[in-house]
Amino acid sequence: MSRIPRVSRERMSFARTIGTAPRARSGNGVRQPAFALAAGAAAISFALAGCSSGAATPAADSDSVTVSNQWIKAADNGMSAAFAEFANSGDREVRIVDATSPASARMEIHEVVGSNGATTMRPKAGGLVIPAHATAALAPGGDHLMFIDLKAPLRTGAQTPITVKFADGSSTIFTAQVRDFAGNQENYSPSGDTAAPAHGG
Ligand SMILES: [Cu+2]
Repeated sequence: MSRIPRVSRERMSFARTIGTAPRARSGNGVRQPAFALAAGAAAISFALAGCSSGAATPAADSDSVTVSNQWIKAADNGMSAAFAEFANSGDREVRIVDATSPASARMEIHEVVGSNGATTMRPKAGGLVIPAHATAALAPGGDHLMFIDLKAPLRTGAQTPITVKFADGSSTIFTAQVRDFAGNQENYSPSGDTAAPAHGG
């Protein structure tokens, strides 16, 4: 479940107030007072929210995180990985707990365990922690965002959006470019099926 943004919550309070207003059978005149009442209620709830939360506290985890140096490893099918640096400018630790992309059926947050020659990647328990006023770097051989079941080849130079979701339900979307990380791995198959002949156009 995603966190309800402040705007939506306001709309909900509008709807609730209008729902309790006298029923309007005809004419526009009845709607006006209901609307004014709702606007007043929204203003009050806004003021209360302003009192209860400190001015320096960000509204959501996503507000304090910026993404940089993001890129994706080119792949024809199956799985691939995304890397990036997440900087947390906030006073409290934040955690990325999920990721999604239109490029694959699903994504996982992975870590790499083991030493030289015997490394294994696996889902990172608890997600990716970004400490307060610090950076978490995803890099080959370490933590990464894993694309699982690619829907189409990730071709070098292409741009793919990725959405990361934080523990508080907020999320950030960023676009990453596909890079040919492993070297020359050209594949002209149109759908990742290596048995398919290339079409001349
Ligand atoms: Cu992985």
